[in-house]
Amino acid sequence: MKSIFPILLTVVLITTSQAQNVQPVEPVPSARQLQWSNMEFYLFTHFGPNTFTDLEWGKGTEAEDMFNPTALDCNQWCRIAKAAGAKGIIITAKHHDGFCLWPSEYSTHTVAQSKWKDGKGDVLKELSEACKKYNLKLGIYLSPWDRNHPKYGTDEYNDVFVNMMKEVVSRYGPLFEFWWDGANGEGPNGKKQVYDWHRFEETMRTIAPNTPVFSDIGPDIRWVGNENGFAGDPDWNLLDTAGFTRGAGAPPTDTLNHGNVNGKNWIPAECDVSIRPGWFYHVNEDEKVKTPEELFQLYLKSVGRGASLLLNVPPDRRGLINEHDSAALIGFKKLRDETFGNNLLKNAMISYNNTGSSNLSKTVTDNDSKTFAVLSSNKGLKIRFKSPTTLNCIMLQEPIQLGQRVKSFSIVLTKSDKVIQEEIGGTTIGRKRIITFPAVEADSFFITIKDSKSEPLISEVAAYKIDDGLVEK
Ligand code: FUL
Repeated sequence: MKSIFPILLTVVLITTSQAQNVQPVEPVPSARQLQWSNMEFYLFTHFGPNTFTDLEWGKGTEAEDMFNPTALDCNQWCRIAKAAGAKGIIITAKHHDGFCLWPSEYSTHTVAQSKWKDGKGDVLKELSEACKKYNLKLGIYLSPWDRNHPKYGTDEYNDVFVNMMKEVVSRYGPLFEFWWDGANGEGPNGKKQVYDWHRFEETMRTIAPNTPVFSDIGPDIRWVGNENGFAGDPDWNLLDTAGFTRGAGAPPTDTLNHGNVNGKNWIPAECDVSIRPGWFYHVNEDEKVKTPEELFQLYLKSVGRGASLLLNVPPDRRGLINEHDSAALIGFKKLRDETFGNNLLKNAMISYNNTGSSNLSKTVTDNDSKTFAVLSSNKGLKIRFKSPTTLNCIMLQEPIQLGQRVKSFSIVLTKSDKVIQEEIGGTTIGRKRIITFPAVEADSFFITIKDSKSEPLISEVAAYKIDDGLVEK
């Protein structure tokens, strides 16, 4: 029998040399953005005086003693976050009411002025320690709008904000994300602040060069344009920011939702959404917590469209994640495990549709974005199952370190060489694209890239049979 080794070696060499010759399509993500893109799903915790006053936007005049959690336990937050499969937690260190959850030297409206733990408590310290213990990453939300600070509305407040950023980064960092809320209302002296964004940005780059910064328009992560938890279709990681500002001067929400196909900057979308109607805990919303199925739909429309999912789970007045919310989170995790736990392509034959036998399985099912198939308009992927298989979900990924390329693709499923489901398709792929469709039994499927900025690259393919009730609605 002739050895097939030389043929295999040739195939490997061709694949590798093609990969090496691929030129990036600009813009491409920075190292800090690339690292962040793997976070996918993480929690937001809105916690502060509003938790105790039942407000969403505190007035800034609340007495510090209002803040008095009876059983605060950041380990409990982290245990639940971990069990839910979240990779980190972003906390509202200071919301618009100005109350600081850490004992800041730059404010007299903080945990240190409250009776909680006799003024010796520090929520950020407790959370950063708990995150380390549970191997979760910590992020910080710091509202520039401050309805309490006496300097708000004057130039000096910009110094205050810069000093607070330095304080939280040096005390509780490293941070996986820093969150700037674009809201800009009046402060105690009736004036709006003119934020020195340029200085804020320079400060973050100096003190935390590896921490990606979120705002309406980045610089690293953009708001998705809604608070409902879904990215656009298409969803480009690119955005033009020239002429726009944060807050009221941001690009139209539709642009934030879809990005710009030829945008000059790499600024991917993050979908922030609350598990409850409000951002803060309100007891009368206990029965309105989103169900695991609703959360799964949000996952498909955020992570499944190449964005990230920042799910707000606000601790209650005890300082604990409420039972209603934890039950929903664990149910959501179970659905994801059941859905994505069994990749049907484990034993499938994957090849270019025009070259027959080379098996690309190692390249596109190895969970490594550094290896990828190089396609063209007439060279797609052919996936052949060992035996007829029922599926209703396909996942695709592009190696985004080389830029986002694919504008549209289509998938055709066949059985005994007859087309049984055609033109399932989509627009962009980006970091991850999950598409669902009515379940069919197929023995093969073909992926064709219909339109792309340059040669299309696919780093991962997976297929699943998910519960029929979970197909995207
Ligand atoms: C908005 C704020 O006004 C809301 O209270 C909440 O914090 C949300 C995440 O961002 O701009």
